[in-house]
Amino acid sequence: MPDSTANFFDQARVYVRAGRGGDGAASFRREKHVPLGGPDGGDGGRGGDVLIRARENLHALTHLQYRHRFIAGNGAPGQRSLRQGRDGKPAAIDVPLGTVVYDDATSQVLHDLVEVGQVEVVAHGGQGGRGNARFKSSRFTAPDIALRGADGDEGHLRLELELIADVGLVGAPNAGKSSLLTRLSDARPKVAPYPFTTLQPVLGVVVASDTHLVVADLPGLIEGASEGAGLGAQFLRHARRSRVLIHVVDGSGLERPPLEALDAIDHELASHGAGLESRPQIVAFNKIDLAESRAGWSDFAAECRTRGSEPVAVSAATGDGIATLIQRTLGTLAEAPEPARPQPTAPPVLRPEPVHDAPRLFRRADGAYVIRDPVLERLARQLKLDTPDAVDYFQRRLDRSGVTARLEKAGAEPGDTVVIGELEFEWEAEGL
Ligand SMILES: Nc1nc2c(ncn2[C@@H]2O[C@H](COP(=O)(O)OP(=O)(O)OP(=O)(O)O)[C@@H](O)[C@H]2O)c(=O)[nH]1
Ligand SMILES: [Mg+2]
Repeated sequence: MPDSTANFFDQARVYVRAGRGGDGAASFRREKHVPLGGPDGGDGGRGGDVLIRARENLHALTHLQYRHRFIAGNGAPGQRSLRQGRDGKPAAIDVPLGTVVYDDATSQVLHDLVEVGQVEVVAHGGQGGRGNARFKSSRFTAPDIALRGADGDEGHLRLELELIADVGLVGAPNAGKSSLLTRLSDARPKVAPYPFTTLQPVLGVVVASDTHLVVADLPGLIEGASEGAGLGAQFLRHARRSRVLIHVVDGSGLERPPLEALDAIDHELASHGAGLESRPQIVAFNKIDLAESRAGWSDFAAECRTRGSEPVAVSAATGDGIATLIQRTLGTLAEAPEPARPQPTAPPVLRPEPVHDAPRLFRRADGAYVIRDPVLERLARQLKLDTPDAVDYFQRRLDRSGVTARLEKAGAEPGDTVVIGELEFEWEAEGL
C-alpha cells in the first residue's frame, strides 16, 4: 500500500501517439531482357499500437506524473521483391487495477481496467501503405502506384483510479475511520487527534471467518466536500466500486452531535453523483468506550431505527462491537449488488472518425466543391499523386464512387477547385 506520507496520485493525463504505417514500395522485378518486369513493391509495415495494461503490483498513478508521453514506433517501408516492412514497436502504459481511461477531449469512457493482466489498445497504429504489386490489374499491368502509410491514432487520455475495495469507510474527520481500519485489519494508517489525518486512501485486508475483504479508509468528509471543500470529495471516487459503505460517526458528540454529522455526510455522498447515497450502508457509532457516547447512544439508535436502519455501537479503541460490525458487514455484502461500472463507449477509440453512408458534396464560401467521404479522404492522404498511373487510378476511384457524376450534376466546370480532405485540385472534365 502507498505510504501515507508520500504523494499519492490517482489521476493522470497522458499523450499517446500510435505509429504511422510504413509507405508501400513501387518497384519492378528486374529480369534479363525485360526492361520493366512485373510490379514487386511490398506493403509498408503497420504502425505500433499504444496499449494500456493493468498491473497488480501498481497502486497509484504516481509514475505517470513523470512519464506522460507514450509514442509507438512507425512501420517500416515496404521493399522490393514483395517484402513487407516491419511493424512498428508498440508502447505500453502500465496502470493499477481500477483505472478508468477517458478520452480527454470528449470525456468519454474508453476502458475500465479491473482484471489482472487486462490489456487494451488505446491508440491504433496506422495501416501500412500498399505496395505497387497490389495495384496490378488488367488496366494497370505495370502500376507505378503506391500508398503512403496511414497516421496512427493520437490524443490525450485522462486516467482516473477508482480503488477496488469491497467496503469503503466514510465519515467526518476524526470520526475514527483509520482507527477502525487498524482494528479490523493489518493495515496501519496514520491515526491522530486532529482532522484530515488521512490524506489519501489506504486499503486494508480484513480476514473474517473463511473469507477476506478489502476495506478502503478514505480521507474525512466535511460539508461542502462535493463542491470542493476539504479533501474528501476527490477521494469519494474511491468509494464508487465499494459494494458496502461503513459510515463512521463519532458517538461522543464532542465535536458535533452525531445525528447532525451523519446527515451532513449523507448529504455529501448524495451530492457526489455516482449513486453513493443508495449504496448499502452500515452506520458505526464509534467511541462507545467514552461516557458521552454511551449517554447519546439510545437516542441515536432510536432515530436510526425510525429511518429503517440498525446502527452498530463500536469502539475502535477497545474492540467493543467490532465482531458484530464484521458480521453485519459480511451479511450486507452477501446481498449487496455489484455497483455499476463505468461503461465504455462503443467503439472505444480516440476521436472516432465520423461515418458517412454516401459521399457528401457541398460548396465552400469561396465556391470550391468539398467532398466528404472517409474512404476517399484517406485515399487522397495516402496516394502519392506524383505519377500518371496514380492520377489515373484516383480519377477512376472518383468515377466509381459516383463523385464525378455528382460534381458534373452540381455544375462543376473545368478550373473549379475540388477539395478532398487535405487535397485540393482543379477540376477537369476528363480527369484531373
Ligand atoms: N476514545 C476513543 N477514541 C477514538 C476511537 N476511535 C478513534 N479515536 C480517536 O479519535 C481520533 C481520530 O481518529 P482517526 O482514526 O485518526 O480518525 P479518522 O476518521 O481517520 O480521521 P481523518 O483521517 O482525519 O478523517 C484519534 O485521536 C483516535 O485515537 C475510539 O473508539 N475511542
Ligand atoms: Mg483517517
